[in-house]
Amino acid sequence: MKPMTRIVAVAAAIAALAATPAAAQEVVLRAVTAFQPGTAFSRPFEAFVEKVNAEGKGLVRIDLIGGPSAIPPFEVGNALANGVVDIANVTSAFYPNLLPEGEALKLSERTIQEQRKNGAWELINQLHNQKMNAWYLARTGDGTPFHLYLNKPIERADLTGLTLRVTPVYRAFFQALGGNNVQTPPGEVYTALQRGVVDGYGWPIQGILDLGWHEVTKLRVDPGFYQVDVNVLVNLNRWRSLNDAQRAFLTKTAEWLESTNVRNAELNKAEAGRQAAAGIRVINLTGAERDKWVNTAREAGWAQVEKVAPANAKRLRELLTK
Ligand code: 173
Repeated sequence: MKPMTRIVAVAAAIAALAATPAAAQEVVLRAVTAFQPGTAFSRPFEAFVEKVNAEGKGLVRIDLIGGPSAIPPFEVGNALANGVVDIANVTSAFYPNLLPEGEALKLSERTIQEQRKNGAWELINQLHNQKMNAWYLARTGDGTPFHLYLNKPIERADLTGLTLRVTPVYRAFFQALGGNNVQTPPGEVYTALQRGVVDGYGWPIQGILDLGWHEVTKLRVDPGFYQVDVNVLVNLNRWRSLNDAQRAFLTKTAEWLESTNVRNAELNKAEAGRQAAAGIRVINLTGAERDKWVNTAREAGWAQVEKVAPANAKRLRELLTK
């Protein structure tokens, strides 16, 4: 073969390889988790990755590149939208810049299984498609409430004079009760408490001991409010580049992940016990103060959705609440 002919032959062979149907190849998805690996809101995703890798041989593999030290939590949405990573475990509170409607997800009173049936999942998926180039593959966190943790006592549903660490989850609610908000990623909470920069913080019932925050936390306010949303998102170009078998396998495994949400009731109880054993005392709001707490949480939350996402707020409330 003349050199030129050989080059053409090699090029043709490479082209033929590249054109091999995707079915014959195992696709590798680069993943990141916005929560510290090994802690409460990363563990379900890690179990999902393990299951995909065990059962998806020859089809799909997920390569978990890391947590908040790989990509800062509030940057994970951008990284996913831009294809820096293919798949992410992240709460909508960390990507409000891309999807203002995400403010509604924590206000859901329906399980993700109900949402898949009544059209809520479809609308939320479309919004992720259009606004952040993402496929809404799975939701974890159902049944797990958020709480306010404090180092100064309160007796009523009134946060006047308190400086509180927030994310978009808590912002409208704490502000409505007079709190002074400071936003930080989870990685800065321990130091902020230790230095007395904040008097308290919002966080779910799970994860306090995983993160060591019990060492710098005196009190938890009950009742909790809202429902955690930690979502598995896939870059939309990447999702569309997969074949039917790969997409069906990931969807099936995502539904398995969502089926594990029922464990949260038990996990939440165990966590409350662990917090008590670690010396965290409970401020239990009752009667009218409790009603004010719960109602302000809900109404301030929806008012915020209406403010930032007026076109979709009404439909989201219809689909997500009872
Ligand atoms: O950082 C947070 O407090 C937050 O917004 C969040 C959301 C979901 C799960 C855990 C934390």
